[in-house]
Amino acid sequence: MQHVVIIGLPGAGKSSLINMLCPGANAQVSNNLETCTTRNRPYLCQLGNGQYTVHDTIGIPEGDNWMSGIPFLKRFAKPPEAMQYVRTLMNDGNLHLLVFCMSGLRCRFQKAAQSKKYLKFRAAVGSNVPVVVVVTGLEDMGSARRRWWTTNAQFLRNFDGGDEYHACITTIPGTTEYDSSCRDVQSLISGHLGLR
Ligand SMILES: Nc1nc2c(ncn2[C@@H]2O[C@H](COP(=O)(O)OP(=O)(O)O)[C@@H](O)[C@H]2O)c(=O)[nH]1
Ligand SMILES: [Mg+2]
Repeated sequence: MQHVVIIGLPGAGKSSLINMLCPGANAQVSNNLETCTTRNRPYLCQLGNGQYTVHDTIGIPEGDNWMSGIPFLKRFAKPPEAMQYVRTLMNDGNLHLLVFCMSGLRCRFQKAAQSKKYLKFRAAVGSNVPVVVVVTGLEDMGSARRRWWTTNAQFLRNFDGGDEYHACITTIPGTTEYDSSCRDVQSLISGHLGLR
């Protein structure tokens, strides 16, 4: 069984993405400022003829732990829970793809935090695990949603991948771009897991 972990700031759309990928998952979604996903959790997902496990995670806090800014105390600063979860899965050989999820609507206000967290997780998995980005919230762009990346993604510095490393989507059921968004994310994932 291959494992995909979805990470991102609170409100990025991680749980909505899980519900899109695994109908019936019923992952709790919330617009509250407080994080509503309070634990990391796996869901079984069908893709083509295969299956994989997708993990919902607790949102990465936007700020840094105050201790991490003080050299002496840095070593005692606790990493975000999602980071500990990722490390554990990776050490057990149970991490095959990391999905960094972010809201295209909110990232205007969160550029620095987004790129910092993204780079931290990329550094944590190194070259062992591919990292892809899913941008949510783009239903108003219609079919131009795919162009969001070309116009906006430069702030994720060090991003070296082509189209096989990102998807720009909506996770809102009933919108015109929902079905094609779902296919875009599925092909992003299947391409990396080798599932057809
Ligand atoms: N407009 C829009 N809202 C979204 C989209 N994805 C998620 N949301 C909303 O953003 C809020 C947070 O979503 P959630 O999945 O709980 O985010 P999480 O904290 O990352 O798990 C909810 O109100 C969702 O309905 C999207 O593609 N478009
Ligand atoms: Mg959630």
